Amino acid sequence: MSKITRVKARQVFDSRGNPTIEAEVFSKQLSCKAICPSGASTGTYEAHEKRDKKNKKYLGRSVFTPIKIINSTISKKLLNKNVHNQELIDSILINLDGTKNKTKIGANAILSVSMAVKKLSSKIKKIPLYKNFLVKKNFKLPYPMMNIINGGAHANNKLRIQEFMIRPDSAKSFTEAVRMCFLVVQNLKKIISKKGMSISVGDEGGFAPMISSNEEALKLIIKSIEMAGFKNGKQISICLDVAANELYKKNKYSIHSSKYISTNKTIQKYLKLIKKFKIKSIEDPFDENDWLAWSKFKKASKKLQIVGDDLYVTNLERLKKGFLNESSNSILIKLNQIGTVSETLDVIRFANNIGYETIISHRSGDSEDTFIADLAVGTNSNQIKTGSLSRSERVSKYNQLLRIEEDLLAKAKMNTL
Ligand code: 2PG
Ligand code: MG
Repeated sequence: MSKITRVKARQVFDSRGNPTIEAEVFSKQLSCKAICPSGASTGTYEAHEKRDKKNKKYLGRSVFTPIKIINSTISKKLLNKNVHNQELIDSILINLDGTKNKTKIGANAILSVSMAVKKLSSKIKKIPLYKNFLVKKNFKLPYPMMNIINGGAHANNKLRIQEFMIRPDSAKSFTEAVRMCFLVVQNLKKIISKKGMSISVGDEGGFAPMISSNEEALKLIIKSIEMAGFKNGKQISICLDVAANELYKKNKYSIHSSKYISTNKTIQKYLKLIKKFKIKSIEDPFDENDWLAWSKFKKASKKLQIVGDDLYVTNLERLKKGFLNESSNSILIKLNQIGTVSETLDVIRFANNIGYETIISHRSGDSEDTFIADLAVGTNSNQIKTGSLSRSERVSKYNQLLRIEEDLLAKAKMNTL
């Protein structure tokens, strides 16, 4: 009953319309599918995403090579393996690849299988997916960090910062958290529209108006928070993902304007921005290799949540280095940065031990797969980043969290921030 009988993969498409892998894992009577997401502002140290670079039929983006590996080698290797033994299965996949960055088979092939195995294990056990991770009782719902204005690599406007997010800190339930964000998004839409700007959205569902100044975006958000009846910094907080890798050249940064300035000046500008707009969280404020800038910033900013994404790439070794360097106090968790469910859980465990917040995240190229919603609850991660309340690949994760909250009934509690 719990033995794997077959693994099959197919090419499907992600939210940017690019090819990606869907893997399906079978036991004798049941099967489960999982779809691999894909990033745009990727870190250099992420696990490898394998594509058919030479196949011009899909502009070099198709995934038939890794699919072939799943349907032949992986399917054979996993035959008769116990679907509940996730660690063993993941280690077979890791060894089969044998490279540090999963360049041989591709992290997209490995991860789609790894996630489908986890789902099948839950289905066979007849438990919801969120009950099949680290936490066994006292499940808590995460606070959404909802990306409501898109810039950087996720939009074709001139905004330098990639993600302008809101977090409903005072929400007492997930339902309430989503309602608060809904009100802000709707008001923001009205404000942008009244200004005669486009209300079209970027890759993660946030609005992508043709503005270029970070401060202008922040002012629009504050106005929409107030129009929704909330106070910025009280009921709702503003959080940013700078994705600074994209704004770094020769030890200088162009985060606050198109001019490149030194790290020290950049830090001073950050501190002003944080104070002026009561910003509570900043992700990737500096380049992935600029360890010194991270530790300087950490010392200079008090109480701020500093999130490492491209810096850590959900990689245990890099997280350890960051911990010793005192780079941040939180880590963004993306399954496809590392490539297996087990390695992701190892990183979360370590982050818990060193007192770092864990924030489960989507990718800018995502799909209808809602695995990360369950992962957030099943690891008691206190935040989730999964785009705006728009575009089905983003909303699907919020909807799944609403279902989980309903499933937990009176036991459902929000996590602590
Ligand atoms: C990020 C992510 C998700 P991408 O930088 O945090 O928002 O973007 O998937 O493009 O790396
Ligand atoms: Mg990021």
